[in-house]
Amino acid sequence: MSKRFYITTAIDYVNGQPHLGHGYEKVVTDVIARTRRSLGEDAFFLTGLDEHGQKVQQAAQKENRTPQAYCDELAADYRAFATTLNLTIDDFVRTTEPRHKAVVQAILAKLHSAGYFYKAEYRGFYSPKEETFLTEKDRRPDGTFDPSYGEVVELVERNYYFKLKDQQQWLLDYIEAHPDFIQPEYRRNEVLGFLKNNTLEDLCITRPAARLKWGIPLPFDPAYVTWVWFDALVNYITIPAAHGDPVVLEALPDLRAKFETQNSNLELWPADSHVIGKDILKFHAVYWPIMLKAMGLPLPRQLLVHGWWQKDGAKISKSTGNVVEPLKVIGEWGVDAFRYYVVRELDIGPDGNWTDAGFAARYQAELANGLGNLVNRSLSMLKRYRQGIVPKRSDELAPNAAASFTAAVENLKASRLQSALGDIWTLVTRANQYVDQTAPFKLAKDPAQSARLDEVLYNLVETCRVLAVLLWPYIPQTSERIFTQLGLASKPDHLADAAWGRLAAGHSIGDPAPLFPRKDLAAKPA
Ligand code: ME8
Repeated sequence: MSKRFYITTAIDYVNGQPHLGHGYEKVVTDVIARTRRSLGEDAFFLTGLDEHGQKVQQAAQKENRTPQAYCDELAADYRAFATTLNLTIDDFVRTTEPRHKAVVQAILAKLHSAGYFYKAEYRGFYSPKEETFLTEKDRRPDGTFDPSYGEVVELVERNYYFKLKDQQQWLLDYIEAHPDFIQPEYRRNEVLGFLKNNTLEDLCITRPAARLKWGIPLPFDPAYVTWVWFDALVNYITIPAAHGDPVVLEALPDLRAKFETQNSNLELWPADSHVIGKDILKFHAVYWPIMLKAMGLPLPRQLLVHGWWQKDGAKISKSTGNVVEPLKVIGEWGVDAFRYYVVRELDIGPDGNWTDAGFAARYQAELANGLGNLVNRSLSMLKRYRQGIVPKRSDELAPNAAASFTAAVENLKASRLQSALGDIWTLVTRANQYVDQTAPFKLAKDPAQSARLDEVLYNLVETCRVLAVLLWPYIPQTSERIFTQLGLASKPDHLADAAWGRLAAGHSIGDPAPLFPRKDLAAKPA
């Protein structure tokens, strides 16, 4: 067996329903996972839920539920969300599962006996909302703390700390030596700047169980639970361990008896890509590598850091009601319209802005009038003028298809999803222009132009087939519908099939049907 392309999303806090940011991150990750599979690689896609910690305990309390009952109910919603988004996930991790607890405790035990932790008293400020200790450095010039920390309290408590003092230099050297480790470049520079200008403080990795019960107990001191971030980051290792990954089990041999199997050990670690939002970069670029090195495990190959969505130019916020509800949008416009819009609108890196009018405009112009119209009129004309029988091969648009394919694959391999979509759309636009230039409806009226009409029709339906293959990672349901309408029994899930000329003369297509029904432009997504 060989190593799989292993890609993960952040695991979402279970303190509310899935929102646009969650949906965006998962779609981006799914497009990359599907691309890898379509390129012929084995990929493994992990997502899941971050269920411990104060935020979740408080959210449960508010509803008078036990944290576990609260999490179980929401976990069902998040799993359903993954299905609705048409994600090709291979596992779904919940940090309250026994398999995850076992891995967290094995890691804590290993690092504890290796002398990475010490116990000390902390006196100072604490933000319960962010579960973070604050120092004088965190004060603003007027002496207050940023409102994002919520109410800040003074605290005296004993906890376990992870020594970070000796870890700073190697991490800095590693990031300098591996330019692809943190993408995009400006996020990498942010981390380098932080490491160059600050001395890492030792990391508090516990909370007293007397104050916070909802966490994983320390295996060597049950009076404490594990800090939620130490717990959460480990999820990326839990799943390889649970699938018998030899690299992980070698580093954590105590888990062998629990997870090693005779013949189904997957090779996953190191992860090829952790897809995360910009706000959790420090946890992934500083603490996670240090934890991994201490465990004796290689670092992930890449952190792919996306920006944040706003709505109508303002922060998305439940309390102000400025939200986008992905499930409502999908219910009204279809899952592929949602998948398409988020990737087309927002490149991986900068922040983005959702507007209902922008969504409706892209739907109408690009999906309904662009792709949908091309496929519908191409197939309808083949039905009408040639009884749906594919004429002999013609290569007029072959160079356009090849150019889009080459450019898109290069961008896809580098996870430049927005650019690759642009490359594919060049072909959509070219083919629509080709219909206007060749005017097949006029050719059809002149029997002397019959051979020319055959050529035009071949170029159009073959372009539709190529587009279905190229677009499958993004809008899989639509691609599969195009294949069905073309009368093809196979799936459009192999990028190699985007090579020109696979549609055979004499093949009989199925029935065309609109892919993206036109909507009244005044209609808005919910
Ligand atoms: O941070 N736009 O969970 P989370 C884009 N449990 N992305 C957004 C966003 C927005 N408006 N809001 C949130 C956590 N995200 C931790 C992660 S990983 C070991 C633990 C992104 O539910 C956010 O950046 O607050 C993060 O990547 C993901 O959604 C989950 O956020």
